[in-house]
Amino acid sequence: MLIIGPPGSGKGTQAERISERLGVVAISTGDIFRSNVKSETPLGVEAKKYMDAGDFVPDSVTNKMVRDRLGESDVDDGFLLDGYPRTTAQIDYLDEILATRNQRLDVVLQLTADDGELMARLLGRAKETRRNDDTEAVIRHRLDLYHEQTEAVVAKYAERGILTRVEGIGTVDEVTERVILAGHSLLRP
Ligand code: B4P
Repeated sequence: MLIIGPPGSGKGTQAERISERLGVVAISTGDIFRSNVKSETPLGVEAKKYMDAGDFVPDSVTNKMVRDRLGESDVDDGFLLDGYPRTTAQIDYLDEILATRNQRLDVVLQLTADDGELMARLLGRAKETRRNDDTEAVIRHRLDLYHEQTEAVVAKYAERGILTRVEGIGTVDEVTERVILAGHSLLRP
């Protein structure tokens, strides 16, 4: 399963809840990058340059990282990927990884919210956490990239008939309830 949405739509928040509910591992490319940045690994040093500016980390770095992570044994029975793919080129790469693993995507969940709400949420988060990419100008750029590149990813999965859209406005619990209703048959134990 994939969870896709603009920055601040609550992907990470909902991914954690869905992961508990389904008993599958949640993998966030943003979290993997942030953990590498914190430990100052070579991957982190490279990724930081792009993340601080709100740019996508190049595919040459991101794709290999995802391939390595999906090569670990805890994903054998399924996984929830949060934040990947973000470009149509990344869709092709993920298709290849899944084909070699004999796995397929069951569902792609898109969380939606308007830019005004997203900006307000992320500026709110900026007061509590010190994420370098939560300044107004960088948030604006991340939103622009979502519209320019990631909406095309959503469209591709819609064409494949595996896209479910869920409105991300409301309390965290309300959104979780919507997610569960949207994927009812999938989420039923
Ligand atoms: P991510 O960590 O994925 O960051 P993001 O898209 O900006 O989402 P974020 O985590 O901030 O927000 P979420 O929706 O969970 O990526 C960070 C960077 O890593 C990217 O900019 C890029 O540089 C790089 N990267 C990652 N994947 C990549 C890829 N595939 N290719 C290239 N580069 C990549 O929202 C969380 C916030 O919303 C929280 O503050 C939460 O409290 C709040 N929230 C959640 N639900 C709410 C609700 N219902 N109401 C109010 N607030 C809510």
